[in-house]
Amino acid sequence: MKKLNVLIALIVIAILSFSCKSDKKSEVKKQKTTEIASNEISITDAEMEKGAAIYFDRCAGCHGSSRKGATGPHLLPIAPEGNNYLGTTMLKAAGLKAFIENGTPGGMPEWKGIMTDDEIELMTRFLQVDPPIVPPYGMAEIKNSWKLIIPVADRPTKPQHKRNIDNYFGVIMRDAGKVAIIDGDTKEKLVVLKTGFAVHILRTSASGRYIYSVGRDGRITMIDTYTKTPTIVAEVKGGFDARSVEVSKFKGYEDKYLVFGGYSPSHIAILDAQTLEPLSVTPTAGNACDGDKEFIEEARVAAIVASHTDPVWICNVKETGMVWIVDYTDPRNPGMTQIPTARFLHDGGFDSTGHYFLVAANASNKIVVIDVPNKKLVKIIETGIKPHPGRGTNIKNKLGNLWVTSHLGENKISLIKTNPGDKQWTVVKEIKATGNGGGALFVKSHPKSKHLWVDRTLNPDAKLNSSVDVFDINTLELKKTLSAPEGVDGRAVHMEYNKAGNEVWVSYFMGKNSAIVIYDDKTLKVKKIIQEDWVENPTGKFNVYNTTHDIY
Ligand code: DHE
Repeated sequence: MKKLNVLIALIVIAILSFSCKSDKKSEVKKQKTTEIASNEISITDAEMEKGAAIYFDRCAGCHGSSRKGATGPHLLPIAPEGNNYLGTTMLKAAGLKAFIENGTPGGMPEWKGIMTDDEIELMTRFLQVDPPIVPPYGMAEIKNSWKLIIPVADRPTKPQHKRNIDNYFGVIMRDAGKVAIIDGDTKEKLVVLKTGFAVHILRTSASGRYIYSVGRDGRITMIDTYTKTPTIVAEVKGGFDARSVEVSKFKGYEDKYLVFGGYSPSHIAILDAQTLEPLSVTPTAGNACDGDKEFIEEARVAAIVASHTDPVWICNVKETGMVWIVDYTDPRNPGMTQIPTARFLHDGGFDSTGHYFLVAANASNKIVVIDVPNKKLVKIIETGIKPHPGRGTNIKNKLGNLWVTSHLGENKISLIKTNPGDKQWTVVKEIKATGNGGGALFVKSHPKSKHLWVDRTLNPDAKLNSSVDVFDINTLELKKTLSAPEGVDGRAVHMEYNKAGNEVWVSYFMGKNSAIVIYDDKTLKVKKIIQEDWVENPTGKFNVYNTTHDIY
């Protein structure tokens, strides 16, 4: 017995010393390879700075701020262990150039024509050296950036106009860093506001009075709709990079708190929704939901929704695949329930009851279903290559109540049954949009509509990416493909209904003649084209009533 123990001890020592040696070996090898990679590449400080700025604008969303990969593969000169999507041999100038110029069928857009040839060449070098280090940004920095432009006491107590705020639309003009507020009843542009670099989404307060924007520069802008012309009343920078913002919507907490979801740094910040004063910051770095539970520093906050049934936000941490249910009743010390699900969480929305939240784990080709009041995972559903639902949309027909998602990586629209009974939380039907390939970013319907709208924004075929498909929700047959109207070009992106549910607004961006095209949802005829000088590459559009009440 004693002999056996000694033998086991010897084997353990041998294994340990071998693994230590091999660790050291791989470290040395890594350093050497990095040196070689850096030595082969010449890049000046100024080019490095420019490359970092281009990377941040164009690439970080999918490949991660620290280039460790997420929806897209890692872009490091040396593959991080256990995260080896591409392998170092692919990371060579010619291969990189081809990828950047042409995009991939998996959903990466082709950058030729968007980036200049010089910029593409610079990126092939930038990606072969180690990424720059991101400086810290926490409570002190957020506080320093806070600007209360109009204090609450100086704001009107009721609307200073007779317009119908519920049917206002906030329209993002991403590249211009502006948000336009349009009166949806009269289609008049009320104001165009400078809101910061590459605004991503808008959300509205529970009362519908305030519109909040958040952009890729991490800036939150708060717009008051009670003034004659909508006015910016507060601003704050919650981080370097962000995609999500949401407000407290539960009874008793209307317009009280706001949550900011940071991409970089990866954190959740809770702010006063009346003033944007920061109240607390919680980093989201943590263990991954699966495998060996590796610790992940860059754990970016993707979609956030506010429950209408409980005082909580559902915050989706992309890289860890953890869904955080954040209780905001004590905003300086928020309660967290973390639910392990699947990587990498991206975008999602509620089912028609508001009880369940469905979110895409896009790199795992899955949709995750969360029971919000009971704070638990219901099911993980395999749907297709890179689901991209936006907030998804809810329709009803003989198959039941269905929540719908489109896919970036293939031509598939999946319909998941959400009401109790046989086949609940199962894909009960799949339909195809016109032509081939994926690239669909958003789907949309409305409780009063008989139609399901689907865009194909990232499809490489110009004919497909400039049109939207409309399906009959009862037969699920394609009813019509609507091409860009005459005088309008670019890619069709993101649909939004008006409050009445009888108009659909579609953006055309990335073209020479961008526009907002408004369709009659019944006849599918163009009702109005908004194409004035101030319309610069519009992207997301948010109707105040539908956004406040999560109608989609
Ligand atoms: Fe988005 C939603 C992230 C590219 C337009 N986008 C979201 C959400 C996330 C996200 C996490 C969900 C927010 C929420 O609900 O709280 N988007 C990202 C990216 O990381 C990505 C892939 C790359 C990037 O660098 O940003 C990306 N998104 C785009 C675009 O290229 C789009 C088409 C134009 C743009 O603004 O850059 C775009 N994303 C939108 C829109 C929404 C959105 C319009 C809101 C949909 C809704 O109906 O709520």
